[in-house]
Amino acid sequence: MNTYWNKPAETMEREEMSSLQAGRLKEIVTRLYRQQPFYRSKMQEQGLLPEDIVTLEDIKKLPFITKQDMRDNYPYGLFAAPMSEIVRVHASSGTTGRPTVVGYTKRDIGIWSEVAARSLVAAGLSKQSCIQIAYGYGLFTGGLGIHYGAELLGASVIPISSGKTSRQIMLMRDFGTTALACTPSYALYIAETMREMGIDPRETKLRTGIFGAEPWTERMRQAIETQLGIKAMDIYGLSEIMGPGVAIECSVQSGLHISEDHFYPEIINPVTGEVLPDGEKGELVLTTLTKEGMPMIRYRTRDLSVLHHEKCACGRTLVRMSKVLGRSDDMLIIRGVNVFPSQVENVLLGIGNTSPHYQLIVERKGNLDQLTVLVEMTEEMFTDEVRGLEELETKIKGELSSVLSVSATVRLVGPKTIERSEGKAQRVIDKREL
Ligand code: DLL
Repeated sequence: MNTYWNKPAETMEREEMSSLQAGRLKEIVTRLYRQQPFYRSKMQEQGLLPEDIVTLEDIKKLPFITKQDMRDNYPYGLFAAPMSEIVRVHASSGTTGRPTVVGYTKRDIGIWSEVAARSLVAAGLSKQSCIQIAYGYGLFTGGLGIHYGAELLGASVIPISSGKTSRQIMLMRDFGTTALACTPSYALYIAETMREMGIDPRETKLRTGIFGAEPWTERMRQAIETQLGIKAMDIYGLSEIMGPGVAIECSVQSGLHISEDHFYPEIINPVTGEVLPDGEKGELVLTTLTKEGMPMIRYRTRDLSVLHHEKCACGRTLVRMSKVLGRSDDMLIIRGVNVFPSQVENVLLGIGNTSPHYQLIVERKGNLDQLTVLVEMTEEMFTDEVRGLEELETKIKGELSSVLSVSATVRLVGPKTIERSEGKAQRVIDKREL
């Protein structure tokens, strides 16, 4: 039986959804034009008035917003509600520059909790679930975002936050955790620590993982599912738009359903900005249709994905985005060739007897870029197969150069030498930028 948190919204007919979206878009654009100086001047630069936005198609007339706009208006310049109405502020640190700051009104927090609850239900959780939230609590949206959704759902919440891994595992076993919410890289770290502690995950009550906040491949999913003996579900979100719960996988696992009554998606060509049809890969652009504290019109996420509008076998009509296929700004250009960390992850996990811990290091020697891929060996290889290591290095190097079309130095490193992450993993060290 299919279960929904909000059946009318999740199974709405396309025509009705489009008209709801168009109405909400018009409303928010009008409000921003009247009340928000940044958006008014952006629209004036294009010679646009709120009356120009009537249908959903008209969204294409509106300019894009980027992370740079947020930085330029740090901290509160994009807020559209007075501070007296803002009940929560989150921020993402980012790797460079000022953090990006977001603000929520009480109603925003209510809607966020609603879409997070929808997500947990779509991923198979219920009131009976005991969910251990090992996303960081704090300025990062992961912890509190899932927390409010899980409480609204009525699940039992263990708000442990990230870190203290052996304690996580002890409580997971003792408290009867059935679902774990954390980054996929932290899930693997937890699996590894469980092995070291001699705890078999299959003997615990853990059945489901709610994993997101960083890119992960299908192969990484398989590795997690095998090691933890669970079903690993993909959850997507970003603080600029809301936080976790913008989109979620259902049991069919053929893409992530976007709560499009609140977040309107488009896919664009990242170079030309042209809107692409269903089925074509490009950059995901999102518009918030109901947010008050900090609405976002056509925010360029930099996340690469594909949209599909056909109804899903789960019964939901909500548009699906493919698993995030990388980020347009994670793309490394090495000797002129585009390289994505996910391609490396795929090759490594495809080879089988390496661990899913890896790091890409890019340096410039003279005028030439050099890519080194550090690949961590498993304990077994380290002890049993030392003789075969050179062979393995050559094999990885060969496969990488055929997939990436650029040669890489491969260095096998000892078990546990690549730093583990309790949040988002750092896959790339680009020394050319330093
Ligand atoms: O990562 C929100 C979140 C928390 C999502 C917990 C899911 C679970 P930010 O820190 O603002 O917010 O980072 C947003 O993380 O633009 C993507 O590049 C990446 N990201 C988030 N979820 C996924 C996912 C949170 N499921 C940025 N797959 C986004 C791939 C993801 N990348």
